[in-house]
Amino acid sequence: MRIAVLGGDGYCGWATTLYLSGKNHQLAIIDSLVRREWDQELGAQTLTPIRPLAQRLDVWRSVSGQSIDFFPGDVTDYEFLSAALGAFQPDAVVHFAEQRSAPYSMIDREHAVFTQTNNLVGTLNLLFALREGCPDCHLVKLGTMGEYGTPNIDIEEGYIDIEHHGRRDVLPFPKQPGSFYHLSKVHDSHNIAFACKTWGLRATDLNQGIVYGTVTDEVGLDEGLVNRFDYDQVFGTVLNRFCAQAAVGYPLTVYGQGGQTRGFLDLRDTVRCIELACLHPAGPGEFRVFNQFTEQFSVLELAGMVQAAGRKLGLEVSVSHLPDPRVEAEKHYYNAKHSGMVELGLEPHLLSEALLDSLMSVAIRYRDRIDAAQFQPLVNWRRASNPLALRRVRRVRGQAKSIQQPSRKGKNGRATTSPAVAQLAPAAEADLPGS
Ligand code: NAD
Ligand code: USQ
Repeated sequence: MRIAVLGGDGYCGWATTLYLSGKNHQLAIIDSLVRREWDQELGAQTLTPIRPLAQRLDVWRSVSGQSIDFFPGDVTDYEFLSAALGAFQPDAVVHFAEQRSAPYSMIDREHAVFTQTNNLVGTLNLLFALREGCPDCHLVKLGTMGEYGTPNIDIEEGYIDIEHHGRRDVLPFPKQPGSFYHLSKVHDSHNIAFACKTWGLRATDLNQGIVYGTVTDEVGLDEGLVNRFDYDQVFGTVLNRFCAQAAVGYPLTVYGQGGQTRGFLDLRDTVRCIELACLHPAGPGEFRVFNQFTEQFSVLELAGMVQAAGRKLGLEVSVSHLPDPRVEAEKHYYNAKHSGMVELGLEPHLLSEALLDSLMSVAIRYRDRIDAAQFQPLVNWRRASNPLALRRVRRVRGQAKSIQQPSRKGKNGRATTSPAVAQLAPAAEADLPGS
């Protein structure tokens, strides 16, 4: 199968690309590398030392014998995106290429507008590019469990069968997202559902829970393939953060009471779910929804598990309750269905003690790279503007020139993409993120 992975340089995207390439599918990455710029903007870095994409692809070629095409560019640039898809002619497009941090979207107006523009325009462009160039291609879109919020009833997989004033219908499950980022996913879902209904496109929306871990079988093959592991207050997700905090003896940062309950999954299950979605495509005109997670935990339960795992490794781990910087229920009912992927064949990796040990050992291995200042949450949902010490980032046209291009490559991503990037003049190639 020919599979284009939009956002293939990111956390889920890189692991997914290698996994699918390892299964002998033909892969192409479409990515502007903007995520590396957001690290620079925030003064943060992944716990793990990720290599520039060109090097990662070279390492993969040498360990696996498989080549992966790379189309560098911005999916909000329609001409670039449609040319790249036209050149590659995918059977499936996996769309990870969005700004995915809730705190980033809540920094201030500029970051909220940027998040929604980046995510909505990218997805709309993709829908039009598919309609125009590959109408039979299956879109596998990463959504989020956070689209649903935390209602006081069971959460269904996408649709709810309801009776109202004596009449019945099956309708999209109500959405109560908790940040401008999560809202962007809701808007995307509506746009995709509409395009399926109107143009007969085929799409699968994967409402993914919070992903943890960094190693997959393929990523573990060589140090040069190492994946991201974000622990900072903007992009770090809760379990990865707790492991990094435990590794350096920093009290675990539970926000508020810690009764916030979410769906979680191992990165190895993310990649398998994507494979299953690709192998079992939605039908023409179908907008199919799966809830993609394997277990649910409260934040306080996770803190207790990390504390216990730390103790076994001889680490002193304490828990602190910080005032919740977010506006969210700190204690609530939560029961979300997630049987669709298991029915397709997913065999979940559950969060056992052994798995927590291996997560902690990654954090311990790289702990010299941890900057404890990155643990303190600085983005407060109640404020319209959060004064972070953001850095200006330099971006050039025609990045990643050293990477071999497929024969019919699209126009390069030239839009200045991030708020911090927009005002800047071109810079030398050495200034590229990851160079
Ligand atoms: P990430 O930030 O690590 O990767 C996203 C990638 O997309 C980056 O490589 C970035 O450069 C690229 N990108 C972003 N905007 C782009 C644009 N306009 N043009 C081209 N490339 C662009 O994110 P991730 O953690 O891998 O998440 C991937 C997807 O999965 C996101 O859509 C996210 O909403 C969803 N998701 C992630 C999690 C999680 O826990 N990480 C959970 C649920 C859903
Ligand atoms: N939390 C803490 N302490 C921390 C960090 C987070 O208590 O140090 C709490 C938050 O307040 C929240 C919960 O943990 O209640 C989850 O926060 P998170 O940062 O781990 O995850 P979230 O912001 O929801 O976003 C992440 C990804 C996003 C994805 C989403 C899936 O960044 O891309 O869409 O998980 S879901 O949560 O199901 O919506």
